[in-house]
Amino acid sequence: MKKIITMTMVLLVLATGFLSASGQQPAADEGKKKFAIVFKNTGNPYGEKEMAGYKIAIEEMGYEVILKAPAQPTVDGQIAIIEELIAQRVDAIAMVANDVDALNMALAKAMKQGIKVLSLDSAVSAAGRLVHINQADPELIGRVQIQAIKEMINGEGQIAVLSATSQATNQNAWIEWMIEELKEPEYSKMELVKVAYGDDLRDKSVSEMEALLKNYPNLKGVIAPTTVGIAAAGLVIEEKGLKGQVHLTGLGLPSEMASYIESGICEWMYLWNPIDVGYLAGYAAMALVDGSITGAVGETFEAGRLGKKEIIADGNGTQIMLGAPFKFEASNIAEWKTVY
Ligand code: RAM
Repeated sequence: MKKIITMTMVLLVLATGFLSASGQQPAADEGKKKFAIVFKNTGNPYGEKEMAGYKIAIEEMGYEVILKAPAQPTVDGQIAIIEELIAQRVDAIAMVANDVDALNMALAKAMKQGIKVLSLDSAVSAAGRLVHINQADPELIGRVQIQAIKEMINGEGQIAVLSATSQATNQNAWIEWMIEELKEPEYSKMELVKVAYGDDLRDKSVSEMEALLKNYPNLKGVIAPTTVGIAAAGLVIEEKGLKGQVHLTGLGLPSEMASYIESGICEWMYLWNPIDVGYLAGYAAMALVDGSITGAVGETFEAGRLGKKEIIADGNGTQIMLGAPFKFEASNIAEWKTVY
């Protein structure tokens, strides 16, 4: 008998310890709150990592997570998913947008029904969201890539951009800053000959890169501000034996780019932690749903392991900034290639 009582006590202590260790009581299964995230399209390892981060955050709090993406990176595909999520009566939708304005009607409908809407990574305009989760300052992301390619090609020659879709909010904002940076006198001997769009699809990005090389035989450098594009460009440069002749930088996943960085095809590139972008969006979504933030400038909330975060201004809207872009190069790629 004594043994049974002691055992029961041990189990009770363990159970209470477990609950308090997580810091929060998991929500009851019944009527569990539902948090959705919609990425640009399926089949993008960056998107999978971003969604994984969102999932970790939501599940840390014991809520239900719904991960969605259309097969192709289109507005129509995302609108169909938003409509489904409204019908499912989710509590929050976090959008990685395929267009800055075209989703707003569907998102306004969601917000009218009490669903908290935010964007991350690739924004919708202020009218379509309560807050945006920004991976890093767009100006910095844009300018740093031009500075990098300048150094690689010694400040002279033709360059091209291999982007994602022509409507992607994030890539378009970064390209605008690239064009601004190019106006500085130090770039007078460099010429941006083309912005090509591989639509974040592997095969299309490969063929767009091949077309760039064919149409601009004097091309010295390529900037791909998309993880799909930069990996495709690396592959083409390798296959055509153009290392050192055509330089490459941009935004890449260390796991996909390690071999090109190690071989010198891409001397260096930038990115942030996509898992953290998703994780931060998850905590922001929960703070919107529990009412601790509304999306207004100056509000703060606890973002799990990322600590306290503050909402700041972003043009007409508001945003939460993750941090600064990180430079990946031969000296540090080995330690990051297994992380993301
Ligand atoms: C691609 C996507 C994503 C972008 C990264 C850098 O995976 O377009 O939205 O943030 O590249």
